[in-house]
Amino acid sequence: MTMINAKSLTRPANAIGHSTLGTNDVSKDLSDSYYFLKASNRDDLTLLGQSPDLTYNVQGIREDFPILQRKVNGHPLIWFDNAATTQKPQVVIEALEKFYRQSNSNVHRGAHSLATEATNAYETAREKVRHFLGASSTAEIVFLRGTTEAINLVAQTYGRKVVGQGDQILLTAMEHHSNIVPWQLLQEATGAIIQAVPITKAGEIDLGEYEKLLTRRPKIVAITHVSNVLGTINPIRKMVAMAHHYGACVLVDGAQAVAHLPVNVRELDADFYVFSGHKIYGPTGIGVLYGKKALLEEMPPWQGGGSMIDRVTFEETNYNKLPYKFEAGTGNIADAVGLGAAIDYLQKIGRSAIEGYEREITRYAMSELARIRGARLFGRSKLKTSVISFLVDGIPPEDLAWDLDRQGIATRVGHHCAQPLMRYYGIEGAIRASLGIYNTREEIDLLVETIRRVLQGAFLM
Ligand code: 7TS
Repeated sequence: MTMINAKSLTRPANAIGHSTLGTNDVSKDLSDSYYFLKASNRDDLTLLGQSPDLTYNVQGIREDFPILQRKVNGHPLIWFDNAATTQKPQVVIEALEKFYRQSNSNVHRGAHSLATEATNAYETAREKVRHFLGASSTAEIVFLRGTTEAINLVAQTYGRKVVGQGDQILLTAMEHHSNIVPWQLLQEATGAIIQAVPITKAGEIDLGEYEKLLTRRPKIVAITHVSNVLGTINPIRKMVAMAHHYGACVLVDGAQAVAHLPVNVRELDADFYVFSGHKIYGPTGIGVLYGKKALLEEMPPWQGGGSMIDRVTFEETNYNKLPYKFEAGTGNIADAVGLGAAIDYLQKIGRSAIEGYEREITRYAMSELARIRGARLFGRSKLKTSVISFLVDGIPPEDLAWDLDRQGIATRVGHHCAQPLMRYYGIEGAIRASLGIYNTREEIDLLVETIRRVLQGAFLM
């Protein structure tokens, strides 16, 4: 294990970051709360799922990621900010480079070889996404910029079509702002009413309350598959079935799910499922909207322009077939190809193997973090991914994050774009370590050891 160099344990002058998340702010009224994991109950850490795959070769995987070779502040980089974005394996970097070196062209137009090659590469990537999600047809796979853009598209097309004055839109208390604000824009435009399903103390959706809110017959239910703060894996199949029973259409935000669990949109019966490439070891700027074909057919286009048309006159325009109706203008071709390479890479490791490994290191990290004096962990669902949000009494989270950075450890701090959830817990923010396929127990040990050192005052100027 890498040892901490006590001499380097000083805070960077430009990085101390005056914290607004003072200990007093976050600790009041929370000490007895049962939803925090404390040392006394850290043994209750069974995470449900299959047993880990013992052949999982984490060292081999680490070698696939060039950035893990670099040092930050004199220490090997420890990337615990995977829920914000993941690092990229060499195969993804090479796929991007190869595309620009050899095949760069616009797609679906041009009578030349490179246009054919680029179109084939783009459409092959779409087929990889279709297979990855278990969708029936590539007509159901729309390339967009990411999760945020996909949710806005659904709100502004499907939403505007079906939602009217006084209609309900049902969200949950654990949504990312990306799955709140687009619905508020729709609310402003239509006079719809947004309701949020509360969560339990353990950080799970309260299914009893969910059913009650469903009886008001919302037009749209928009729920996250996995919470980006708590890691909770929501019972999506069940929730979709319940929503359908009450006649609602369901959008599932898969941004925090697809990198961690096998997802099959047909099994889930989701009407819409959205995710971002950059959270599954692919490039930024590319993401996916899956929609059931019948729904996408009925929806009006969102943006107008080239590619999304079949025939244009000044009097009228006929739109292109699916999925192109929703892909106005030149898309992010190279990054779609990069996303295809990321999917191949994940499939090669095996999504069940990833799930098993990540569950083990998550259990270990939670157990070790819970041993730290004054540590409080948020999110106690037995079905959870590798997102761990926590606070340590006595250390403002922003200061702790910068101290960790001095050791090359990248975490995220703040409200995590989930302010309603923060409010529910009565805090302004937390520190978050989110683990990925290349993280190790040794890195977790270093995180825990560094926090202990901070508690002992090792980083005080
Ligand atoms: N939905 C969830 C559940 C997310 O976690 C995020 C990003 C988004 C939507 C938006 O994704 P984007 O790719 O369109 O930006 N979450 C985070 C996070 O937790 N830290 O940084 C980004």
